[in-house]
Amino acid sequence: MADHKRDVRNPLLFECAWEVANKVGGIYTVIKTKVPVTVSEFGDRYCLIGPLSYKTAPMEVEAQEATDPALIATLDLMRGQGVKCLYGRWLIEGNPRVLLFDTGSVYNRLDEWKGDLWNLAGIPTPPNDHETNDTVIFGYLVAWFLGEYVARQLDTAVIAHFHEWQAGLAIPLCRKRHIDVTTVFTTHATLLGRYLCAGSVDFYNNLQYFDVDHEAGKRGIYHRYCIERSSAHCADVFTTVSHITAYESEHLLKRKPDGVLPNGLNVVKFQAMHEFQNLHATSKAKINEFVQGHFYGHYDFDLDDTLYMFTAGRYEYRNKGVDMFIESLARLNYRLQKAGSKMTVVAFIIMPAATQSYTVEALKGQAVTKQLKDTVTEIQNRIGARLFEHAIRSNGEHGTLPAPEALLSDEDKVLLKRRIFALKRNSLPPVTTHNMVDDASDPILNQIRRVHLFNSSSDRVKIVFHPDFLNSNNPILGLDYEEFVRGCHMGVFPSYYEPWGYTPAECTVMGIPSITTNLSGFGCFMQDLIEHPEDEGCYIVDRRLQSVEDSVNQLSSCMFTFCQKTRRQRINQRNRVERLSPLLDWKNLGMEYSKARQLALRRAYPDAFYGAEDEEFDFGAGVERIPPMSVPASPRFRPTGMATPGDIGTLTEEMERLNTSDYRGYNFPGTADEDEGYPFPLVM
Ligand code: G6P
Ligand code: 1S3
Repeated sequence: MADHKRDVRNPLLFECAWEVANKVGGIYTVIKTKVPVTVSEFGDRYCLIGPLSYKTAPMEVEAQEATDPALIATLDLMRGQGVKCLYGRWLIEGNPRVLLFDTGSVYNRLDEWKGDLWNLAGIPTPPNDHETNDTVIFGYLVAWFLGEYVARQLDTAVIAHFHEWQAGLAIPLCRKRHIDVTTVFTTHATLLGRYLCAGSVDFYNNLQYFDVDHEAGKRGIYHRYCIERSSAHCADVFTTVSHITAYESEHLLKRKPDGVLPNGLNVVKFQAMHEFQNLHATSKAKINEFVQGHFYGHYDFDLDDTLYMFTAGRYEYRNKGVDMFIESLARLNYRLQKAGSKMTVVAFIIMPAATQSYTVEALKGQAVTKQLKDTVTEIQNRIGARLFEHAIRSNGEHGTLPAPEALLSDEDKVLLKRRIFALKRNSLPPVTTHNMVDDASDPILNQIRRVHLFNSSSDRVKIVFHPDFLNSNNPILGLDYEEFVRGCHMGVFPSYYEPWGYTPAECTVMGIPSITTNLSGFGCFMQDLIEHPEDEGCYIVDRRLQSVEDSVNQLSSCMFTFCQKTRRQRINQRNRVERLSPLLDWKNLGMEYSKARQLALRRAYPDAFYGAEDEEFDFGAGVERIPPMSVPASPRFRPTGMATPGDIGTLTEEMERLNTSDYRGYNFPGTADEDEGYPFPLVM
């Protein structure tokens, strides 16, 4: 590092991700929801860096002139060489500074930079992988920017925090060029992990044995893997989002993470408990309307005895556990039928896939029920007018009431009959709301076909596959995602590969019970902190230590038991779930990010901290457990002292001394028990 002394007490922070002001998946949620706590720590010393998407940036970012002289000079220089970028404020809570680079503006330098990458790091890049091309351009732009910036701004230490491989390439470049910044790399999954799990390998039992280069090569992702691995190795501090992904990273990326930074949410607490319960009721009413329309003609169930369950996420059939969800629904259907239950479960699958349009049937369902509703309203008005007319003409004498038949005119009867006949239907309610591009080989549809869940009247479990994002402007299921979740009774996410899993976390903060697995980062996090998570409405299916058959049965039992709860019990459970939300609040979990940055500063500038014991950063500090409220509703926490896994000493200055057995919640192969035999049955 450079000779001059940079101030490490008030560092600058650049946080860099492909999803800054550019929504693709979960990393957007991480960055966006974390902004308020980061801004409250760094103020204008914080700036996000991302790619400039002309589709979204105009809506998300307000352009501004830079005021920092080093930044002005750097941007002038880069713009002078053809780089297009947008600097301004990201229009989200916290209003952070943001710098977006247009990768397209410097594509003419792609070959030059690819050649440099090969010479510098031996990383090959094939010509037609557009995602990698973008990654190379973006990485070179960010490294260029940081290099120019710290050459002009010599007083303050600069932390550069990068998320995921698409933003990570600047890390090896900074290291090779000796740019005076300290770097943190956070991975939200590993490339190989995602690919291997989506296939049919027994991933967790073989993690330590994979020949990583060979596996990456076989899948055509060797170059991407090299970028990811070099980002992890060159960073001053390497972190990931959960212990299970830390374990995976150690074996697949060959560097043990320095710590775990669990994903939080920006939790908005309502003044009164009943507010979120009311939201459930109003959102559920909207889902009810959709259900009435969708199941018209076969709508033979009582909405008061209907539960809405759902799964949602990116379409990764096996990784997100949709295979297990559908199989368990079939078993639930059988059990409800056998038990003579009057409960109906409508199970929604919200996973975007390639579609052509809405199906005519789905549109027709909403149209005919809307017509019926409009007609009933018109007739209601006319009946009201007749009643009023009759009452006012009676001059206060005798108090006579009109004959009920007289209230409904013949025209009204005809109109009503026409609407009722329009509800007749010769086919079963559609399983999917859209025409799929690949209907015949779609894995979700094929599994539904296999288990015969065709929405027939006798089925107690009905399925609605909505292969698109939700939006309140949609003509079918016109709700935003948050509203939809609030209106449901339970989220079901039986993932096989899930580094964190925002979907069940979002359910939790909205007070909706959820089911996840002990292969998801979130599931392990909750299991680690709470003694009986299932008592709090946070169900965790074991996909680790039992067979697939047993996991499926556990999942269907869990749903079956939920179906037997009374309304009062469901309301209580929602209250209990919602009370867990402080555990997931960035106000608490943001602390882990602070620790990672501190560690990075200490590693890059050890002299600056030497002898400064009075100002020691408290790596042991963590989140207070949420205070017990009324008895007996308080969740019981495990007696681990601090409330987040990151607090359990994963992030320390002496990581070198720790070993694989530090990971929480797992009996990983390679831990002390290994000698006693292979710890897992082969489950897949
Ligand atoms: C909320 C509302 C109640 C409503 C209940 C329905 O708690 O405040 O008024 O009765 O939701 O619960 P359910 O689980 O049947 O949807
Ligand atoms: C990843 O997104 P995914 O759905 O591909 O990052 C998310 C944010 O950290 C995480 O919640 C998820 O488990 C990962 O898989």
